Amino acid sequence: MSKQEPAIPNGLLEALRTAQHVVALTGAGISAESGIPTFRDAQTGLWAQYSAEELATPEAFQRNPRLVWDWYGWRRQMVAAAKPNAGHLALARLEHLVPTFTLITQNVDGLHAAAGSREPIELHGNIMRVRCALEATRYTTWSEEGALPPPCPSCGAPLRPDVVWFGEQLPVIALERAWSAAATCDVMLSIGTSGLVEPAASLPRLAYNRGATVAVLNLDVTPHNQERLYLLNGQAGNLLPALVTALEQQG
Ligand code: BV8
Repeated sequence: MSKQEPAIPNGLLEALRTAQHVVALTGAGISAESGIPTFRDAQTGLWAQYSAEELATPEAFQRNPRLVWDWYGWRRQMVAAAKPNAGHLALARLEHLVPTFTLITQNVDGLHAAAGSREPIELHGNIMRVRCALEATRYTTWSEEGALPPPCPSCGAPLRPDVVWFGEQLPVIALERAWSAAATCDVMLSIGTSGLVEPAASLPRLAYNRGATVAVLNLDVTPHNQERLYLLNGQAGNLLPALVTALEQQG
């Protein structure tokens, strides 16, 4: 049976067709179809005994740097093997269909850039980079020959994943760009996020409260359309290509 083409509400298509500025905010759900577990998914195997919130903190790294380093090594291997899926690729197409497009992601897997999105705002950093825990110097390659975490080549302090842990400030410029986009957009698409982690979770609320059209694309929403708010239930890898194709067909 052919996959049912999801119906995209006309009101949402009309808002996208006339929008000057469209923002997409993505969470772990958009990468689930690339094989990367979401934060709501239980951790597997060796990591089943921990919760992500426990390990993704400066305190955990302080307490047990090797454990946290290994957890990111496990995740980095999954990310390195992952490919952008139809949802990532559809957002890269959407960018060319609207006058101004801002992509904000909570994900640290780099799949939006790999899909061709021009300048994703990575609110929570990128797991494929590390940085010196002391000087914050960033590295995209490093040796894992000796003790782990590896020492910073320039000062010897431990290297750490270049991501934002719970309790840490988000990168100031990235966050400012995200607030500004939410404050000026005509449409915001919130895709594959449980909306539990702040301050990212406040972006769709900010956009909606100032009159933008907001669409939530998620597995666990009960679909309903009301003017300016649309809840589309389904997989991002199905919903987004259907939305972009419908927009392209409208011309
Ligand atoms: C900060 C990088 C301030 C690391 C991550 C109350 C109010 C305000 C703040 C707080 C508060 N209480 C606590 C806080 C602080 C905290 C926070 O929000 N905690 C939460 C748990 C309550 N926030 C912070 O600490 C932030 N910093 O606030 O600093 C500050 C001020 C002064 C001084 C110091 C600090 C930093 C937060 C960043 C944490 N880092 N990631 C790493 O990856 O290891 S967060 C991490 O979890 C992800 O990046 C992501 O953001 C989040 C997971 O959320 P989602 O992406 O939404 O994923 P999730 O699994 O939850 O949901 C997936 C969804 O997709 C589901 O709904 C599912 O149904 C759906 N789905 C699944 N498959 C599909 C799908 N949808 C569509 N298609 C599919 N196929």
